[in-house]
Amino acid sequence: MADEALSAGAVARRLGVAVTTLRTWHQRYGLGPSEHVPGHHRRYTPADLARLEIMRRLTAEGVAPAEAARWARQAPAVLPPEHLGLNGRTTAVRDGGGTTIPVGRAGPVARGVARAAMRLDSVAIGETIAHALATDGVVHTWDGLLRPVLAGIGERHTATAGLIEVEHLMSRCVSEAFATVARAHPVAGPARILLACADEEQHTLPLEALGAALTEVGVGYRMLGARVPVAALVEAVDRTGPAAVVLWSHTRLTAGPEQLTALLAAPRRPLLVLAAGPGWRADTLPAGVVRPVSLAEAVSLAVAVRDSLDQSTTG
Ligand code: B12
Repeated sequence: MADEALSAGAVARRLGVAVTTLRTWHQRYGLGPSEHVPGHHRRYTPADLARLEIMRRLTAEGVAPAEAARWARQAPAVLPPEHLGLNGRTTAVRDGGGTTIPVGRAGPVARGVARAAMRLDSVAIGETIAHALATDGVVHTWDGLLRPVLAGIGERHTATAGLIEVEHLMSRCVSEAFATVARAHPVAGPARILLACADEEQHTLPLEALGAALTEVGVGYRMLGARVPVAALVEAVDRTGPAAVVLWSHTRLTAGPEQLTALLAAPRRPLLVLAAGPGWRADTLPAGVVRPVSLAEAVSLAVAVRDSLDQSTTG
């Protein structure tokens, strides 16, 4: 049992609640960690987690906390692991009203974020993302945690035409978390990479992920963000002379190849023009444009550009 015992932070992430909520449930309702190893913080056992899962579910359904806690304390000592989300199996996350966010094969932390998103609990979402970024880094957090939840929200929206408020809140939380990474580790030296969304393109999160990942590896960049008209893009290139431009298109509607052609024809043509995102069609890309297929690949290309410039200036 000792191996499976969890810290308060780990339990909060699995349940998709804030650590402060967990503390309140402990202090007010006695739903605390029961395992005690002398000299260490108390840890939550699977039975504690089962009780807290009941508490979370009942309070989400509108049961008063004191009443929910009474039910939770009476729960059988151990529930099956799939009920607790301990085994990382494929699940859809249900919270209260019966709507679900499928998170594919992503693990319990993604399910916790999906639950928190369903409750519009931005504090819990923010805490969990910040913890994942600090422990796993940007690329892993994006691919293993955030993309599955975002894709699940998109899937549910397509099926139900609902969850727009969830999509907006989740997007804000992700943006804030990436902005915090960028602010915490400002990169000294030139901003050699220009990041922009294609004209009328509003999906900025993958570019924000790229910006945060570049910060982590110490590559400077400028971010123009959403909906950049092609004339403004070319103007920015001419004024700042970036070594690489990443132009993001998420949907076919914003993937006009003339934007890439304009970059290639700019007076200060960048060394590398990257067409990123699922909007672009490989067969319409002008010659000389590179198409990265993942965040990790885009980061590698940017690092390669930075290194080749560093070598040419020092060598
Ligand atoms: C969040 C979101 C929004 C937010 C965006 C907020 C923001 N600041 O970015 C808001 C609410 C603004 C929004 C608006 C719209 N959205 Co939207 N949105 C999404 C959602 C839920 C997540 C987007 C995201 O960040 N995905 C990131 C990952 C999850 O994308 P991915 O495709 O899996 O990534 C692949 C590659 O891109 C690559 N990759 C991933 N990350 C990176 C990073 C880099 C650097 C690289 C190189 C590659 C790479 O790896 C993946 C595997 O191949 C998606 C659902 C989805 N499945 O993506 C819908 C989705 C993209 N939206 C959609 C639509 C239709 C819209 C709207 C038109 C809705 C409307 N009627 O107004 C508008 C578009 C407005 C516009 N002109 O741009 C559709 C697009 C359908 C299509 N293919 O045409 C989707 C797919 C939802 C759906 N199922 O219908 N949206």
